[in-house]
Amino acid sequence: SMPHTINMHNVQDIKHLGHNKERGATGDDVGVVTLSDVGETYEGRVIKAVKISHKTGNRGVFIETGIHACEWIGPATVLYILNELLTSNNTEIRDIADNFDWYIVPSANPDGYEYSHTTDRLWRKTRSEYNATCYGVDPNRNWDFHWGEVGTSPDPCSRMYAGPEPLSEVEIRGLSQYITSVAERLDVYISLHSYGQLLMFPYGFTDDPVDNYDVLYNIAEKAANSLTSVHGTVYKFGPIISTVYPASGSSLDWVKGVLNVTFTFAYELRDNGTYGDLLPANLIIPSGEETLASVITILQQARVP
Ligand code: ING
Ligand code: ZN
Repeated sequence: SMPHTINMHNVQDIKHLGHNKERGATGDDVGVVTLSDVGETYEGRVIKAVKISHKTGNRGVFIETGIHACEWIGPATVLYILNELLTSNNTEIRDIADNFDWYIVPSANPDGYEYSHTTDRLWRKTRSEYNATCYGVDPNRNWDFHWGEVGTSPDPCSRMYAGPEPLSEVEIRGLSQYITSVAERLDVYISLHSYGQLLMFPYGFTDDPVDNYDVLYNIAEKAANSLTSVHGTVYKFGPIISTVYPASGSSLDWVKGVLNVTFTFAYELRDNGTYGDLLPANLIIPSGEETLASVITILQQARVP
């Protein structure tokens, strides 16, 4: 089928794919691209997943971003990558694009994303209400694996509020069910955050090394190097707990600890604090270019027998 050009400045463009009659209604198979509903949000929006599959028998890679509302460079970067996967003629990109099935969730927390546009640019959480004055749960502390241990808060007013119980958030119930439904096909899971320029792997809840620490460390080193080779951007790499900070109940710990996906990485994208999450739009393309280069390296390594 024909490639479809996506405007990576506007994550809501994803909705237009689903509403485009020529390309089939939501959930229809349009050949290469399939749009699915992951679930609903607290405010009734629909969380979308884009699947790209060029042939049968591929192993899968899952990319989740936008779980934190204010981290706009994540959705923008993943839409750049999505566009490249569908339109690039570069042989390295085409090889990886065509030989994996891609499951992409560009906006995992659309209620918060909208709120960060209309009301509070630095909003992080969902928009659920468990407290009269402080809304929202940190959706990257709400997953059902070592929930509520380190690097979280029981205070609804905290930016890292873990919620009243694991999976309290309808967004995370839907997303975890969707990931589970494709888990046996997945070799790779990637979560995009910002900012800090870090490439991390499990765990956040413990400093005990993950079972495939050496494999993940070596891939992270190679991927960070290929990222740097594009624009000179320097990334640090290592386990979540010692590279950024302790954090329990995250999607990445859950995907490794519960689903046992082999290759699991989380990015803190640009920048290093100059603009933070207020990253200027002219840095979207450079971020997309370097991040895609590192994702290609991860997938090349994941394919090595
Ligand atoms: N950073 C991430 C956070 O959730 C992270 C870091 C990534 C923790 C993956 C655990 C797992 O706090 C930001 N900036 O959100
Ligand atoms: Zn984040």
